[in-house]
Amino acid sequence: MEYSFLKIESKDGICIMKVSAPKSLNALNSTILKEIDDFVSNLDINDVRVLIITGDGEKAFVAGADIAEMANLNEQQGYEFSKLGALAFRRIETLEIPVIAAVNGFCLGGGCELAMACDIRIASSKAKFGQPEVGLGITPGFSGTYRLAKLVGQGYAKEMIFTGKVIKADEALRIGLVNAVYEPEELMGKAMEMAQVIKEKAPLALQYAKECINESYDLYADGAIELENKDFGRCFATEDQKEGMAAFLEKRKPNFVGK
Ligand code: DAK
Repeated sequence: MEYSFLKIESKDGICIMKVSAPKSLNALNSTILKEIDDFVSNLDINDVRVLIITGDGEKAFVAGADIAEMANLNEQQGYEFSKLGALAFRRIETLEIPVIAAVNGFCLGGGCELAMACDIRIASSKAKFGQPEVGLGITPGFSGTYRLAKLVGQGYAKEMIFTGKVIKADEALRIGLVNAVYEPEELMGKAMEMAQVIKEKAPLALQYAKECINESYDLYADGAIELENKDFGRCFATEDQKEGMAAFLEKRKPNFVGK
């Protein structure tokens, strides 16, 4: 399949997948989600030993799900959109090979959720992280409620999701959301270095180790993800979702009424 929004480079067992939608800071529309799903589903793990995911350009990893596309969804469409992303991200999480997110800039909403579906996150010092969805009248919908709490603990996850605050790379490092922070020009080199080290290890041992770590954490994953998909869909039956997204697109503050 030819991809419109993914740039793929593969060499010597290491593959780099770049999300590339520069006009919207790599925001995830449904075509991109389908492309990611297709790419990950068809990745030949006999050929690729480590996958690195990053964003194209200098400004963003992924600035979220595409608000312009989501603005007019109804409850059922919201649920389906949520499922599309959730399934693609779950495929990354359960891929048989290790996946490194090299976070090079804005990593918000669905972008943060994409990074959290990867096994390891490293970031540029310019990266910024957040789950700002409630400010748009929706909940995180690509498993962010589940994975953020798992990674940084419920207290900090709730603070981030309830306030929508955006944190810098050093704070992300402090709370354990990322493993390391590098200067922007060093980021991809460091991701490649880590991938090289991992690539030399036994593929099946890596696969089983990943499976064990995931399984022991993920006993409730499918239930948690389904619950989130439903609640995400419910947001699209509210006036606040329409208002939140219209306000973003019209570049003004939203006026939420609780309906
Ligand atoms: N969607 C669509 N367009 C976006 C976008 C987004 N998420 N983020 C940025 N853009 C667009 C902007 O509208 C702008 O377009 P033009 O005005 O040039 O046409 C262009 O990218 C450049 O952005 P800015 O001009 O705003 O650039 P700034 O440097 O001033 O600001 C920013 C950068 C990242 C702080 C700002 O763009 C921003 O606040 N963006 C929105 C971030 C955000 O709220 N992200 C969360 C989106 S909601 C689901 C699963 C997941 C989700 C939903 C459902 N299911 C499972 C169903 C996730 C939801 C989200 O991610």
